Amino acid sequence: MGCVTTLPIKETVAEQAAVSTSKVGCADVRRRIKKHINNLREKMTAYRRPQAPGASWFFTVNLAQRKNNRLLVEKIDLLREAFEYTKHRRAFRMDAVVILPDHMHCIWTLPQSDTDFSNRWNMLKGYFSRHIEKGENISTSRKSRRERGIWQRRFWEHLIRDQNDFNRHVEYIHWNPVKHGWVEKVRDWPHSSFHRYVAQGIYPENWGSHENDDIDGLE
Ligand code: NI
Repeated sequence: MGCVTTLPIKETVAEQAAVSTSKVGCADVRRRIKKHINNLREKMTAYRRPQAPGASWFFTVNLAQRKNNRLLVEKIDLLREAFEYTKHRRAFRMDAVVILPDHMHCIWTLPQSDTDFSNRWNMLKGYFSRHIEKGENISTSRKSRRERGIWQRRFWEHLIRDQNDFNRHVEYIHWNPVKHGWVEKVRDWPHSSFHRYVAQGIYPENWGSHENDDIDGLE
């Protein structure tokens, strides 16, 4: 099962055709191109932002500077504030979250008839950035980072299709600190909804499943 709704379309029809031509005959090429175009069409349809009221979404949001940047965990309290600030203005439920030093993954469920996650992310990122800018003792590197923008403008979103897809993404989120090599055990990473899940008896404390380590090349 792949989350085709968020897969960027990398191959072009021409590229695919070029590959095919080198290997097989004309009829076969035509058949392959036709098949590829159909696949592409499906992907493009799915890639369109679906209008799904009350739906759950998986997000990946990155800092602009990924290398040697621990801003999100250094400013974890501010980030929490930014989440609260946003939630109070535009409600959403946070089903799972993990904060890594330079990026984060989370699942939100939006209210019925509301699909506007973009505004919420703008609010959240804006709040965080504004307060970083006002912070004292801003280092030279942070100053230059601010000029380039703290956050990557784009984020990765995926509409959760069903319970199974939801579970896969929750596990992906909780395993992520191990995947990125920050800790050896899931329980050792503090900035994660994993601990809430343990408290609720959903996971044992020593839970560690890398079954969903890779979801279509996400990191
Ligand atoms: Ni990650």
